[in-house]
Amino acid sequence: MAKELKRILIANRGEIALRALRTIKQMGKEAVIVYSKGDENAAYLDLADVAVCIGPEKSSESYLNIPAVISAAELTQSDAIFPGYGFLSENQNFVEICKYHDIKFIGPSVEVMQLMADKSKAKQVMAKAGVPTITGSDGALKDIEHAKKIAKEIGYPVIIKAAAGGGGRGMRIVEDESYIENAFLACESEAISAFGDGTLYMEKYIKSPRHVEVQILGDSFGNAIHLGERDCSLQRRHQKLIEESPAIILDEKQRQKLLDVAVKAAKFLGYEGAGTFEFLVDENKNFYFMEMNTRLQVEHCVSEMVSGIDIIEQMIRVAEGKPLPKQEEITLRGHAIECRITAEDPVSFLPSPGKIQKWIAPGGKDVRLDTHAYCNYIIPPYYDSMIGKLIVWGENRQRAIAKMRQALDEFEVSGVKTTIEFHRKMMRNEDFINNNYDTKYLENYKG
Ligand code: MV4
Repeated sequence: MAKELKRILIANRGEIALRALRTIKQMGKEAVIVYSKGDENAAYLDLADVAVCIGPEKSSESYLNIPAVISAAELTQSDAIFPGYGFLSENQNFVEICKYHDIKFIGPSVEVMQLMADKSKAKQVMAKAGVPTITGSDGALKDIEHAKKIAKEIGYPVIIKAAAGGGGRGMRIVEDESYIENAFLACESEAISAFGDGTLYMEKYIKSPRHVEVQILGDSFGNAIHLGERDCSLQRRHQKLIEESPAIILDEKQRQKLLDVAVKAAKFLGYEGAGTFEFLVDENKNFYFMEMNTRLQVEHCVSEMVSGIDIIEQMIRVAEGKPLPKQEEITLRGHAIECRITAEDPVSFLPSPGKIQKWIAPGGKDVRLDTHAYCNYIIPPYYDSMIGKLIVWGENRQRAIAKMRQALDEFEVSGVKTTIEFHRKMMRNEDFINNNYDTKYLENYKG
């Protein structure tokens, strides 16, 4: 099975395309990059060994266009495809087609991907593996009567979720029985139109949870390791804005329990590649499995900063049939924070594409800026508005915050609006500094 990957095609764009290209080149391999018409002037294309245009601006006709991506891989005789996040990274059909064309998809098997795509089934399987889950329906809800019965058993408020949902889409909070019917029907039709699958499940609703997730890596020998956990509780409309590692709401004992559970779950699945187990943490600091992401995530960098491990390098090594380092060889040190910088208004968060007129980047020891942007770069309006991630490392959280504050103060961008100013405020916000926030914090935040 083991096969050295000599040429890897990056099926993505922007900062993550550049991020992947760097590791591929550092490993002595060739990088092929695909791009749309909307990205044809991006400077990172020049760093690739080959760049192939796969279609027009619209994602559905380029980065999501499976025949175009596969053709580019065949044309360039690429051995493997690195999917990044978003786009085709969790597309089971794409994984099958890669297999059919003898192109290695750098990620987990289609079976695990399929299992985790059904959040209700994923929860059942994780419960079987000994992972704590939130009390609720054991699998799918059969009908409205079934929903009422379960809700009565577990007590209100409850949350109805679409099994095919995730990331905050297709959910309804229900306060009492009189709302069950409406919530069930609304959630079901929303799920059918958004995901083509109306399967629903139910859980006890946790009012103000923290979002903590564990970065895991698994190899083809059945081994799995963790690279610590991340607290991603600072979100706005299910978009994460700030992530950090470690999650300081957990004490050492709880943290070890969480990490052990995640590694056990990854081994149970025979998971290959990089994955993330997402948990909700309630006010008593109990953690419950929520869903698993079977891809590399945007915020993987904070785990790299505390572990010293290049996650993309490990993903590629695993895809080549090589073993992971042992858990004992990995030391988690200090504290890392990431601020996602988007071309958006810092108050309204409305997108602000256009030409960057001024770009003064921060720097210094343990300051990392993952971006594909630069002065005179034109941010296309067709894609995600994230233009970079600023990540810092410090001996502890307080020092990391101080470093981030300095880095953000150095960072100057004009021509487009950015969220740099939002992050400057957060790094001076007492609630953030005192770790006094949860996933609901920004709902009432006025800046
Ligand atoms: C929940 C919850 C409270 N109780 N489930 C949102 C994203 C999706 N993956 C699941 N989500 C939630 N599920 C129960 N039983 C609250 C949320 C939630 C949330 C979770 C993590 C981060 C931000 C959030 C914002 C609103 C709601």
